[in-house]
Amino acid sequence: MKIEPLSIDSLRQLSSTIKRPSYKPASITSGIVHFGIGNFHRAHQAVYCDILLNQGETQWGITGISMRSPGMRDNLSPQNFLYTLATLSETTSYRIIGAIQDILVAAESSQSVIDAVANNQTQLVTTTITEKGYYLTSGEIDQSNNEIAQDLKSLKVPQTTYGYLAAALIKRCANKGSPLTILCCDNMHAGGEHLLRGVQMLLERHSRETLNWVKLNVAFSSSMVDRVTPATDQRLKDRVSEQLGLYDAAPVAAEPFTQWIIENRFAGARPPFDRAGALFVDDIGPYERIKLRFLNAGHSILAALGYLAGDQFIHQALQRQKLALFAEQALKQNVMPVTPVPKGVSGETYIDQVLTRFHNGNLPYAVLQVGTDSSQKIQQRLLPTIDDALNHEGETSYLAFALSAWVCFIRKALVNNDLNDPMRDEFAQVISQSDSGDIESFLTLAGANKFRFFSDTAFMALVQQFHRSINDVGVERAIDTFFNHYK
Ligand code: CS2
Repeated sequence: MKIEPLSIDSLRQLSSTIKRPSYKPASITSGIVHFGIGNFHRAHQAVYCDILLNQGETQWGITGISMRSPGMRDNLSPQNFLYTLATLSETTSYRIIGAIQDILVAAESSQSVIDAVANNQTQLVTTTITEKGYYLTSGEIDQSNNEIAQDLKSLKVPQTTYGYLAAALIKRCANKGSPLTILCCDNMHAGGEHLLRGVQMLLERHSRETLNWVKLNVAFSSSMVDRVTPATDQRLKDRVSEQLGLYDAAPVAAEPFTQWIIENRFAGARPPFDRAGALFVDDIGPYERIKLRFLNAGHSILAALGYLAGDQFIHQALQRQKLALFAEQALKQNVMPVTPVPKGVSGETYIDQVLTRFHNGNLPYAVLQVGTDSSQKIQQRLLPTIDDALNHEGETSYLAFALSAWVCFIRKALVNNDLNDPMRDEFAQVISQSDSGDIESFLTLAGANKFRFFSDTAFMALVQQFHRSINDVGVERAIDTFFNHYK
């Protein structure tokens, strides 16, 4: 039997237990342009906007941008950009989100993206473009990258988010447009500053006159975003269709927990996200750090260990006591002493809560999803902590083991054809050329050679030793040996 698609018209068929937008879609305008219209944005920021729209704040609809793939636009446009958020834990709830007003695909129509950002109605631009969308190598924008090099040459058809922002700001400045805030919502240290630097780099080349206007009229801001959001699979689609009695081509699932801490640096109108549960703060640094160094690092450690042990999901890795204990102790013994926490937050409680959230078997989160782009992710979430620990003469043995496990993960995932990483070909080349010395080469491909630990002989000797141990006896027995010496 053919089931009717979710749309504005079919909403009235939903059971009254399913929450849906109370606003009239025609009354909403897009005050926000969002780059990276993936699941994470749809389960997080779009929900905060949906809450505001339900409260009558009608200007905070979203125009989403996909850089290349038309997939999300093609799925959502026949359903008037409505989709289902399934919140999965011991209890389950379903809710229809209506905050997205339109999706533009940059690869199909670059001018429409430039126009959307330049449009005065747009008050806020946000990004979830993932770590690789910032083109960083050891903290600096990689000017040798082909796409960055193309944007440096011409902004006619921009290739990167920096390029789109710069091209749009040139137009907005020429039109004497209103102030604008550009807010990073990725798992990044100082993401707003990277966006500023990327835009400045391009404006210096293409439009120096816009630079001054940007200084006076554009705020670049950072935020800490948190909600575990897996990729959508067929099972979720079936489950949602069954609950709704309508077909949703792109539902999204998430955990109940959600957090958004936003740096209070705005130019022009500030959406009242605090009325939807977000927090504005003056100093975002400590919040970014606890999220990256406890939650995201914990995820990456468990993903590498779990993959090596043969697990598919994070909660399965945590069911292995040794792995669970290793992750907990790594965060508490090595990371916590060098990670200042925001006032009123206890590092220990934060770590415990994160690990409890990871146990959620009702929301399976694939180790390979965490392992995706890990060469970029570890530069944000793992490597800076190692240097901090060494600089403070802190304990680093857990971190050395975690790094060895990451190297083993890369090799195993490559061999099994499981590796999804922008450095994939480079890793493959290392393996084809040498049978042994992959530690330093792999680490260099993840930008580690610019960190102090890379030339710390004692630390690197530990990495070598643990790497050998994991290869010789497998990850679980290697953890046993590790605990005998270091716990
Ligand atoms: C995860 C994050 O896939 C990953 O790398 O560590 O997506 C994590 O689930 C989110 O940051 C949680 O807020």
